[in-house]
Amino acid sequence: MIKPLLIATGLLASSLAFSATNYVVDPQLTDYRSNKGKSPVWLSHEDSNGGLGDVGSSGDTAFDAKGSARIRFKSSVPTHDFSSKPGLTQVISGLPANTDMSYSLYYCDKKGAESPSTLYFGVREVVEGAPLTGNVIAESRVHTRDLGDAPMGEVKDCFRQVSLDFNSGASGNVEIFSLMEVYIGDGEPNMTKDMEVRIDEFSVTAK
Ligand SMILES: [Ca+2]
Repeated sequence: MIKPLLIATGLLASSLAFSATNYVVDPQLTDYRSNKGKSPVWLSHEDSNGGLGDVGSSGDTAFDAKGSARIRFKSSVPTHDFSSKPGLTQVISGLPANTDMSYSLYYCDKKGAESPSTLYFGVREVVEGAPLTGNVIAESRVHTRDLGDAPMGEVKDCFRQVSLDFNSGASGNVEIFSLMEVYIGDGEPNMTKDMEVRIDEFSVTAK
């Protein structure tokens, strides 16, 4: 009689873990792709012609149907401001208050160990109408050279998972951000090609 009970408990635990609520809307960028980068939830931070970088949709995907976001500086633009941090934000609401949460996404940078790109991602307090201005709750930077052993996408294995932990605080609302930073310590990067990365498969869940 004991064995069947243990099996049942194990199944229950795994199904609960699998169904943890993801508070991100359009987390796989599938709608973002279908609507060519227009979105009621994802906010693109860009000004390509102004040299601040370009953010748009891509057919590449980490999992399931087509869709990710491509962040890039285009080679066709005459001048770039590499202090700009182009990328995506989304205001997440309805989080359980004062709860330990995890924020993760999948990041693809095909430029290898010497890539000038770094992913800067994290969580901020929400300031209504003023994205990317709230106090930082948690932040991290990661380079593709550090992701050799990270979980990878199923459709495109260039995508590697990155994550950080944060506490949701009292309001139940946070802003998640995922931006490209460019390292210019060795001088301006070679811009004979577009400098691009992709982001996909976002998740915000209670721990
Ligand atoms: Ca996707």
